[in-house]
Amino acid sequence: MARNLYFIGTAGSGKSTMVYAFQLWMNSQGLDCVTVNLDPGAEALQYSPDLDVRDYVDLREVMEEEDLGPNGAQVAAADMIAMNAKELANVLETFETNYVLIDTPGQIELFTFRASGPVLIDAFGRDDSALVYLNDPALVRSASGFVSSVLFSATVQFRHGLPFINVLSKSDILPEEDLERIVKWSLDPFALYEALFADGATPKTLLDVEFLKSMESIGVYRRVHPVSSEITFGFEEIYSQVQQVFEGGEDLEKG
Ligand SMILES: Nc1nc2c(ncn2[C@@H]2O[C@H](COP(=O)(O)OP(=O)(O)OP(=O)(O)O)[C@@H](O)[C@H]2O)c(=O)[nH]1
Ligand SMILES: [Mg+2]
Repeated sequence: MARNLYFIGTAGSGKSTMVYAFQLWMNSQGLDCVTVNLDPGAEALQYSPDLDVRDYVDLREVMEEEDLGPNGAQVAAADMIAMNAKELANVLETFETNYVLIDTPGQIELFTFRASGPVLIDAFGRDDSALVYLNDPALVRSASGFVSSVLFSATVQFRHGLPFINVLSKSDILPEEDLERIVKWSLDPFALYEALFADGATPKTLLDVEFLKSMESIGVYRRVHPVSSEITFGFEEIYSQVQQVFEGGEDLEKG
């Protein structure tokens, strides 16, 4: 049974590029995988998806035929994709592979809040699935933005209820000290509290702290693993996290 990895994150967080780079990295390690594009609006992908929703639902056609704007068409397309879930799953089943790298739509709310996300996850096999959540450096650079990113990832986790790998995307664009600080915030809540209070305690800071405490207690405040698709950094660690999620650290190759 193949394992399904859903790459999910806010618009432009680096999902498609990571699917491409992670496939290259896996192949370089002699690991077998296929790629799936679930974004009907994807324009130019660097990888050639083995399964592509654009072959089933064409966003431009939806816009023209239904007379919808780009966002309305995305919503309609997501619902159409959900109706094709069984067919997509049948195609997926014909691939003999260990890992399926799944690129999700740019607009994270489509996959998270519309029916299409859960419908596809169920059709592809929920038991063997995990989320790879991409935190965007632009958001997590500030302490308050970091808390917002944790809250957002909590919503995604709450909605999908799948094992979760927490990634800091595009880490190559961060100066070393920023990168270290962000990783520290993800490991040490007190460092994050300190940073939140650095500019003085406002009602907003107190709210950030309360949010963070509850995220800690429900277990969604976790270590981020920095990666870069640009300079192929951090993928061994992601792969090792994937192993831990699925079989408590054992490598599929050795099993
Ligand atoms: N420096 C750097 N840039 C990156 C990296 N990954 C992605 N990017 C850039 O970030 C931008 C968005 O990347 P995408 O892979 O299209 O992001 P996405 O999340 O798939 O975007 P949408 O599907 O449109 O939401 C592109 O300009 C990429 O070249 C990275 O690791 N390092
Ligand atoms: Mg994309």
